[in-house]
Amino acid sequence: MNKLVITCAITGAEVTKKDNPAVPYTIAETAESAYGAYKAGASIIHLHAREDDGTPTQHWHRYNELIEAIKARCPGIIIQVSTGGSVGMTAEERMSPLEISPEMASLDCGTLNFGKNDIFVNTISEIEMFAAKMHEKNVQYELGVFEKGHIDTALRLWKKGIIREPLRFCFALGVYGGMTGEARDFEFMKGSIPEDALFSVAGVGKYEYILAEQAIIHGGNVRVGLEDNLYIEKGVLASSNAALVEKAVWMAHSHGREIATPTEARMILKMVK
Ligand code: KMH
Ligand code: ZN
Repeated sequence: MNKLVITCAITGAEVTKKDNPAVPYTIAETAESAYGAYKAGASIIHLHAREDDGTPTQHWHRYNELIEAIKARCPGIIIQVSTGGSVGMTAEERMSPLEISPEMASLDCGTLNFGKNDIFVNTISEIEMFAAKMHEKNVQYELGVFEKGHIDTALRLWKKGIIREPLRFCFALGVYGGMTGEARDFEFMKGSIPEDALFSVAGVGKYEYILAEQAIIHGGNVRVGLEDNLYIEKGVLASSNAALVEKAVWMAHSHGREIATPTEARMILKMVK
């Protein structure tokens, strides 16, 4: 089986320091947290930008500063910018980080309720627009799918040539308003993508390690991090992103899977042409 590619989603747009003081906001905090995750075994950082007070921003200028700071601390690391941003942002706002041609970005493939009062909107026209921009800017992408219908949408767009290979899915399950992340949900999602497609899992809250274990066993990759989950175990806040990555590494080793370096991750994810 391939080595395991670990992504760390270090900050997100919804969680705050009130939820867990380890959530990074400033450039220095974000770079430090990325470094901890990198040292622990993450080869990809899924990156959201925030202002110093924690307000989410998609401005390319902030992403540029963050990417520079992270790259300086973590040689070779893959940075995947978010084009999800935070709920309520316009598609134009969300696409801003693509202006600086990042190595990789998230491409969300459908709409869902996101928490009690919000809707994370991704119309099919918007998905097409995001994909076109990523091709124009030569950005590799990972397909964020929060339920099975999103896989179907992505596959329809792939058949039309709007989404291109390599297909890299990220099953983002357990959002309050979306599909849960039990083992049977994983099986359904995995069974719904082409045999040769790549996949990773991003479980929200308690689903983080339920899904991680499934992906480790079944040859997929894993995303962990404070964006998705604040706890290292039930009722115990994670001290850092590094601690969440360490737990995934421990789980991988206990199932006999080695951890990919960033260079190996680029090969595994077919990012090297
Ligand atoms: N913040 C969520 C509304 C992504 O990064 O592409 C969307 C999100 C997905 O986090
Ligand atoms: Zn995100």
